[in-house]
Amino acid sequence: MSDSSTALSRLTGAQILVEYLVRERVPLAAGIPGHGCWAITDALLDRQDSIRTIQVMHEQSAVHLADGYFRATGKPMLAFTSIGPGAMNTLIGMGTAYVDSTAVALATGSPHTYMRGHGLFQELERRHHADNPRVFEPVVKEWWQPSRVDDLPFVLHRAWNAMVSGRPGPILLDLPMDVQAEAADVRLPEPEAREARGRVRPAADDVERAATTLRAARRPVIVAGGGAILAEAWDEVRSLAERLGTASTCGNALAVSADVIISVGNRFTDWSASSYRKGVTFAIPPSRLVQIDIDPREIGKNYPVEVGLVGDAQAALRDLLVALGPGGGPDVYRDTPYFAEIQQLKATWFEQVEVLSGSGATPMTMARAIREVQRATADDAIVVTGAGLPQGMVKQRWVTRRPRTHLTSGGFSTMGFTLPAAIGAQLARPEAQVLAVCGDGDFLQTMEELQAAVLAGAPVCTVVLDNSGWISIKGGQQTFFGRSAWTDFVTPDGSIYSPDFAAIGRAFGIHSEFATAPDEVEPAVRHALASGGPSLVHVKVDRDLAVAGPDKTGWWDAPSPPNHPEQHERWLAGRAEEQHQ
Ligand SMILES: Cc1ncc(C[n+]2csc(CCOP(=O)(O)OP(=O)(O)O)c2C)c(N)n1
Ligand SMILES: [Mg+2]
Repeated sequence: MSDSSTALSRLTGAQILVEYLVRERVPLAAGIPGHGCWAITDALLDRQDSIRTIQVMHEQSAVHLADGYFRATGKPMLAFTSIGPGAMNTLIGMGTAYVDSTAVALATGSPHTYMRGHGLFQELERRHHADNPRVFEPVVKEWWQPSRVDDLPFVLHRAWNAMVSGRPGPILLDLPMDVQAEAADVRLPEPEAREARGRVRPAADDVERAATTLRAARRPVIVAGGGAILAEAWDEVRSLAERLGTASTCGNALAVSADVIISVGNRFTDWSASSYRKGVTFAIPPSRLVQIDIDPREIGKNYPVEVGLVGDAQAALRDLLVALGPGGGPDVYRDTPYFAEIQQLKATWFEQVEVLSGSGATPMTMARAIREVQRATADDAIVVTGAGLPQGMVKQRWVTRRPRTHLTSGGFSTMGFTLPAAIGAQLARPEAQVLAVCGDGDFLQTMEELQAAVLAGAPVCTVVLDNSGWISIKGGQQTFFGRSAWTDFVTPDGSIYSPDFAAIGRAFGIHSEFATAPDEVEPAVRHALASGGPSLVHVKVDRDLAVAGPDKTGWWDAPSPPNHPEQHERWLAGRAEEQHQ
């Protein structure tokens, strides 16, 4: 099929955008109207049959919402803003999406082409006219600022293709107000004729070499990252694990002693690789690395590879499984000492986890609170986190049973992500339970989106884990500086402060609960979910650093200054063992 099969139609720029979204089967748009995007919101009004428009209360949330929608479905939606501050408000959302390679289409208003540079209301123009997109450059895969209406069909299919193909990422369409409003005779692009379809497969000889390496492995470990989810390669990851008898949720002990590491769409950040300190999470070399990534720039970036496979994770794993041929499986690996060792390490880990997760103390540990929240939810519930202790705690303790049910701003670790992203996930999966599990600090950054949830009728359950502070940061300060600074919430008279979060929920008109004892959490979450609408559960958790956070399992290179000699020496010692240089 080609575009020429579609009829010539007279459309405004905004209508071209909206009709193109309809062709791409985009069901949702989220944003805040302003004069910079009046033509877009007006055009959306005419296509309510195909696209539902969601009102958010802050533009950052429009992008987080679209990001949450993408993470839950693998499909992009539109975020839109006015010109100037509305557009700029999305930067953190775009940064979050870019770092985690999620696809979000953002349309922002831009000065009329014939007014550019004159100091138009809300224009940035002192260095370059209509300069907003340059601020976005480091956080978008591509940006476009078309100057003519009849340019738009071309711009749209180019931008769309960039957004969804290869390693996905957010795109920016900065649309001049006259371009939005003027009409032209255009042919709308036919998505099928313009999109890059199919999956990129690695070179056959590389696959053979990887298979040879894997066949010889005695202690293989799979490290699966976001690329495995993006490529929907969960079945293939499982098949490879079964074929090889690998450990996947293995922890540091296994990764560090692996003879072969198979990385699937994982970029070895400092966070996941213990800042590359040899022998903490990884030791590559001597472990040999087979690295699969769709983005060739990631191959060998942080560790040298034995074999690099450039390709889609699902396609690469399928090829690898074919190359490995039959064999393996439980009959073979169950009798190995390696399998016994994995079982032993897992049992030890679960015992360790039980200390905080099973604690009956009040105030309750965050670990116990997380366990109780999960007890109130179904197997396919979606949990969303943004930053801080709740993010780490859910990563460590929430039992994730299905792909795309644990959504977190892993790379940017963005406070304020949780609630709006959860609304996006809820809109993506209306029938699922969606839990926005946030710290008090995270919630306070975007709590206005309780209103978005109400307006959209999205029955997200927000769980606020209240420890009256930015306690993850306080813990880091203690570790790396030996004292804390401005991380507790304290009033001038020295008392610890928290607002009444349940009352905030009630003020937005939603079902709200309050829990202080561990056994109050599960019923509170059940009642909240049963309310059928948006809800909030305020949970008081222990702020004592000894029990506040996840169990520490790795090493993190956070520079400590010499005026804290003990911490400084520890930092230098750890740094000396880092493998990345
Ligand atoms: C937007 C943003 N600002 C600052 C940070 C740095 N930061 C990471 S976690 C955190 C505190 C999180 O507090 P809260 O949500 O209350 O969770 P807690 O760690 O207290 O449980 C801060 C300030 C961040 N990740 N994102
Ligand atoms: Mg907190």
